[in-house]
Formats: sequence, C-alpha cells, structure tokens
Amino acid sequence: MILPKKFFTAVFACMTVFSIIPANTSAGEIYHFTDEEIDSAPVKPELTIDKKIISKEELEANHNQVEISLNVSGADMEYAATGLHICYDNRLTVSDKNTGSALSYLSTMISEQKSPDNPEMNEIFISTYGTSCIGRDGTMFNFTFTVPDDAENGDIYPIEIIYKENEKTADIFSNVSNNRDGQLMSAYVFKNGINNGYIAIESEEDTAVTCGDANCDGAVNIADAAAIIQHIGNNDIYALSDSGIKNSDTNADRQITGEDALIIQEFVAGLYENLPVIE
Ligand SMILES: [Ca+2]
Ligand SMILES: [Ca+2]
Repeated sequence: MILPKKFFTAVFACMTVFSIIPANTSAGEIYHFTDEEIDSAPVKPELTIDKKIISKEELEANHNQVEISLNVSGADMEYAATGLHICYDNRLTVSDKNTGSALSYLSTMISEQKSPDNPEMNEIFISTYGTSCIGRDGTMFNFTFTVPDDAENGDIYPIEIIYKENEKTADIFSNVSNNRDGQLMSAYVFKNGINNGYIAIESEEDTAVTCGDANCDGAVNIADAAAIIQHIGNNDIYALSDSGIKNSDTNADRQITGEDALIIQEFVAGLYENLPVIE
C-alpha cells in the first residue's frame, strides 16, 4: 500500500536527512481533493501560533526570551499522526522547546535545521504518532525564542507553519490510520486551518508623544485646546485617550489644566516655537 508507506515516512522523517522541496501546489491539490471535498472534512483542526507584541523594556526584563506556543483546536481526540514544518526568522534562536499538554499521550519528536529553500528562515520539524487518536486540543509545543540584542521598535519576526513535501514524504495532520477522513483533515489544515504567528517589537509610533496633540489627529491646532477644556470640564463624556493625556501636558507639570490649553492657543498664535513650554 502506498499511503501507509508515505505516512510512516512522514512520521519518521525527522530521523532522516530531510531534503525537502517547497510545495508548488496547494495542499488541496496534493491531497487530490476538491475544495468542496475539503470543506466536507469531518474534522477541521485549526493550528495557531502565538502572536506576541512586546516592548523593548519587557524584552530586556526577560533577557530577550519570548515564549511562543503552537496550539490546536477543533481536533480533540481526533488525531495521532502529524508532521509539521515550523519556519522562523533566522534572526531568532530557539533556546528551549518542549511538548505541551495536548500531546501528553502521543510520542513526539522535534528536530531543528536550516531551511533548504529560504535562507532567511530556520526550520523546526515536529512530528507525533500514537496507536490511537489521543491527541487533545490545547498546546502542542512551547518554544522559547531569543530575540537579538539589536532588535528595534517595529521589528517583526515571523513564525509560520509551511507545508512541505517531496517524493517520499509529505507533512500531515491526520488520524492513526491516515484513511480518507484523515487525509481530508490534513488537506483542511494546510489549506484553511493555519494561523501563523510572530514576535513584534512594539512600535514607537504607538506611544509617541507629540506634545500639544491632545486629540491625537497628528496636528496641533485650536481643536486640541478645545479638547483639553472639554476633558477638564466633563471627563466622563470628553475624556482624552492615554496618548492624548500625555500629549496634553504642554507645560510639563504632569497635570492637565487650563494652563495647557492656554499654551496651545498661544502656540497656535505664534508666541512659542516649540512645545512643551517649560518656565
Ligand atoms: Ca490635534
Ligand atoms: Ca500641564
């Protein structure tokens, strides 16, 4: 039988030298199913990699370490055999990796390698197997990545599941016998069920202080003075945003008062060249 051979090759692929070629076709074509057949898959798992947004300060406090999980939903007690390639930005390094609670009753293997088809990405190949479908929903794997010291605000480091196959092996997410339902499950996952993740260093733009721009519209004008007066007069209805409050303190005394609104009026009238006005 061809299918079981392919299945077992995939399961044990991480023990062999893995010379993978990138898939040029969609998983639906690879698994020889139409879109309608894939939509009718009895089990429709979703695989989700965390999206973490972290500030430079948090990064420093955590010694540049960021934990990222691969989670599965919609497949509780429905899967056993999986083989997945996780590709991650090669500026990251993996400092720790372990199995999550969803795989408590399955055997697992993890291996790391350079991505043969994309020099900017490194690869982790993970696989699971078992004698029955005892894979649970929840966390499959936890990874701890180290972000480089020169990480800058706005940097994004992608972490993605990439479907791969060659003449001998194919990535799978399937049941124990890899029968038609299992192959439909695989086809569904790689076509519709992948939610990729990343580590993003919080952008400075989100927290930038543009002194005087109380309403955060990018300009300093008389509307900002009005926004401050309204905020002082009726905080319940006209409350400024957190960024707006930071921007509103035009005399840098850490309070928002009528003085700040007056300074904006004077700034607009040309009395000052810059804000804040510190006396
Ligand atoms: Ca404004
Ligand atoms: Ca003030």
